[in-house]
Amino acid sequence: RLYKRQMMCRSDINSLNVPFLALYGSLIPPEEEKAKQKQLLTLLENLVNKEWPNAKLYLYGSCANSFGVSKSDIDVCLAIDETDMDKSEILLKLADILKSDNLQNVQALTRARVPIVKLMDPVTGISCDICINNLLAVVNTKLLRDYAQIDARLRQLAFIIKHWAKSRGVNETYQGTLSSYAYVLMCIHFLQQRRPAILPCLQEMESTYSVAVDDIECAFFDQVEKLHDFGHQNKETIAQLVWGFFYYWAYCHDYTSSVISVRTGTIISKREKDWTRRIGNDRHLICIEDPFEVSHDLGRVVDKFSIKVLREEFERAADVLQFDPNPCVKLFEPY
Ligand code: 3AT
Ligand code: MG
Repeated sequence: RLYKRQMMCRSDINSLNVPFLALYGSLIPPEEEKAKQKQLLTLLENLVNKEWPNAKLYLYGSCANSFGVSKSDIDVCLAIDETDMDKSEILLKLADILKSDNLQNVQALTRARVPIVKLMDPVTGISCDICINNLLAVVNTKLLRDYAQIDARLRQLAFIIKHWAKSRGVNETYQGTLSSYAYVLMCIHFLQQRRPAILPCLQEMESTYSVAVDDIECAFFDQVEKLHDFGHQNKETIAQLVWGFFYYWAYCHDYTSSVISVRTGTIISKREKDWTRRIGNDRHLICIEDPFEVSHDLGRVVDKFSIKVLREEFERAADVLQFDPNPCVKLFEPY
């Protein structure tokens, strides 16, 4: 399987740069959307601070990591030091506060894997999920945003890959495929592995930013404005990289023994992490190490059926880009 195809991509691959960049441009959220998100966040802050003056709200996920497409929902984290209430009580109280304002569809989901309050703001039309004290997500959001500022090709590649994953139905964690967060980590890893490298490994560099979250030390180099020419030696175009990304996951990645690790900027072995067998529901069929919660495999949602679906989709995408006469349409064809 690994050597099924020759390494070279089609000679006219660069004719796909224009349509890929046009697609990217069409997915970027316009400035007024950002302003509406800010407006909603301010409204929520005012409501929350009436009840809890010391609580803080943070945006996280794609509305803050720079990998959000237009019209996405926003993810908000309520950071609160409330020792006499458990999470469910806080969520129920929060839902009451929000309902008393003009917000719609307010719902506390206290039993979800990540418990949240959902709501819709009729003024801005934005839907929002609020979780409690999920500060690791706030920090991993910053890491992704900082990587995005180093080389423009990361954001372009990740938008195209996320768009492909949504079109092909492989961005559904409850059906055993991967989260958007996992796909962005796959893109960062891929660009760290190019030669010359397009991205550095921020967690292996001298740390200029450091926070401890639930006993996990999160530290990395965050002065990314100093890294603007990092990838300049590498001249690969977005079309070459999109093809290379699919080719890598279709024919080059060793699913039996490798773990991709953005934290170390390289591949590590499943054996080293003790991810070689199924434990409970964690099967480790595609292994993507979380950059901070290192015992967390973002591929753990993948099962023996969905791994086949994923790998066939990677192969299909690589083959479409290699051989199809109209690859840009075919690649994103609804499944
Ligand atoms: P969409 O544009 O909404 O698809 P997203 O980046 O907002 O992409 P999610 O809504 O899946 O992605 O997740 C929101 C954030 O939550 C992203 C990341 O900071 C965090 N997160 C998601 N899944 C995990 C996970 N399994 N482990 C740790 N953090 C996660
Ligand atoms: Mg989201």
